[in-house]
Amino acid sequence: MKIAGGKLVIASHNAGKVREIGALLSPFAIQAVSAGELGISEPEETGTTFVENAELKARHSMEASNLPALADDSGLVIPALGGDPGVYSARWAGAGKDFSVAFSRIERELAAKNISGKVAAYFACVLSLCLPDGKIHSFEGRVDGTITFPPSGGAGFGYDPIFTPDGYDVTFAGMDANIKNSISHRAHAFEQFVSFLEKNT
Ligand code: ITT
Repeated sequence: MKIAGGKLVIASHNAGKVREIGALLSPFAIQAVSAGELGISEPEETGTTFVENAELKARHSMEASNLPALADDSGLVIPALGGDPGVYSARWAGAGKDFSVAFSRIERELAAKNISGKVAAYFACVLSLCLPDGKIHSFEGRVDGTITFPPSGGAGFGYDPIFTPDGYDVTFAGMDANIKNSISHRAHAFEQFVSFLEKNT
């Protein structure tokens, strides 16, 4: 796959995402640099959908750097909670980005609705590529699984300790990073990004 000039901004300030996207990009001849490394600010996420937020973040980093930028908007969707935390996944952890706060809120809201047993959930990811000519292309991925309490595992980030993907008996935080990176919502969106580049560059 080719990106003109070989340089790409990873338009994220989330260290966990930057690490995973960096690993996904590593087989390709692309010089990835994060928005943080370039001193690019974090735009306000004013969208109400993953696509809107991914696109505004990609455009913000492209305009600040004049380089192609790849942004990721993602979250954990729990249909039994009306889709929450969904687009607001980062906000549920509060300003201190303390995910134990978000885990407790999920547990509390499920209990308030008398929901117990296996609770279906999925992670969703939209990757948006904004090119220096202003054109944007977006790619979506999803992975299904169940909510798992108590939280377990020391790897990953965010909601990984409470999500068990279908077909596995450990949470994302309990598995090797390479396995998560081969089945995750982000990996599925990335596959589409790669096939787009193969067809269009
Ligand atoms: P950027 O906008 O700078 O990329 P962010 O953390 O604010 O970082 P989002 O607005 O997309 O990103 O919020 C998504 C949240 O969903 C993120 O903070 C994670 O907690 C969670 N999330 C997304 N992908 C995840 C994954 O693979 N594993 C665990 N949690 C994930």
